[in-house]
Amino acid sequence: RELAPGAVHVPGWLTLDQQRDLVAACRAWATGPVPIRHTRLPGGGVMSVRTVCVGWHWQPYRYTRVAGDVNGQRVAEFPEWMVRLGRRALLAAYGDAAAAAEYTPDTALVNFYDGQARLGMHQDKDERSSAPVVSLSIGDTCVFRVGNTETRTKPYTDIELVSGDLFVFGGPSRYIYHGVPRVLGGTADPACGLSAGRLNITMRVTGLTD
Ligand code: MD5
Ligand code: FE
Repeated sequence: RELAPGAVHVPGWLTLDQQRDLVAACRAWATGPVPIRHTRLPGGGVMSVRTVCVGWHWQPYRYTRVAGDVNGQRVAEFPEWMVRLGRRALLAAYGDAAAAAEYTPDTALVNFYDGQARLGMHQDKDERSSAPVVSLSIGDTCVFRVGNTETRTKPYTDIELVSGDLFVFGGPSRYIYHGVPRVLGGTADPACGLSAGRLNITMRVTGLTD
């Protein structure tokens, strides 16, 4: 389960009921004050993934409370139930009750992938905290590429992330390069709440205050 120091994969962590509840919450956010959108990159590109943010709004390459690149509205509050879910995720991955109790994520990025969407190799370093990132996958299986902290190229390991899987990135793996080269269309169990595509929720600690 530990792919690299601090990078822990927990297959099948979410029940189908939990997956359906999360999909419902994400649908509400996707049509909430700041609707889900393809993020525009400063260089003029547009991400193929669609993203909706909770707690803080991410746009390359910073976090704000309002979505200046979408509609100027304030993003939805980060719910307390999601803090608790993040703590349980950390406990499941690391088994460290003290660390889990102190983990207080304040933002979530919800990524939706249709059959064509990809996510290029990148590091997540817009947060001012090095606290772990919790990743939950729902819907179609994807190929997830876990790289190294030095380069966006080899060596890397490709694994499959399946609906219900938990992945936690902390410690030396917090700033590892990673990406999603492929989504395997039509692999989701409709009972997860998504009939097509893949949803990924990442919980993070921004380290920011208002
Ligand atoms: C995804 N999302 O499947 C992935 C899963 C993102 C993103 O990469 O930035 O939205 S989360 C994988 C991840 C996140 C943060 C840190 C690390 C991996 N890591 O240190 O390897 O949509
Ligand atoms: Fe990332």
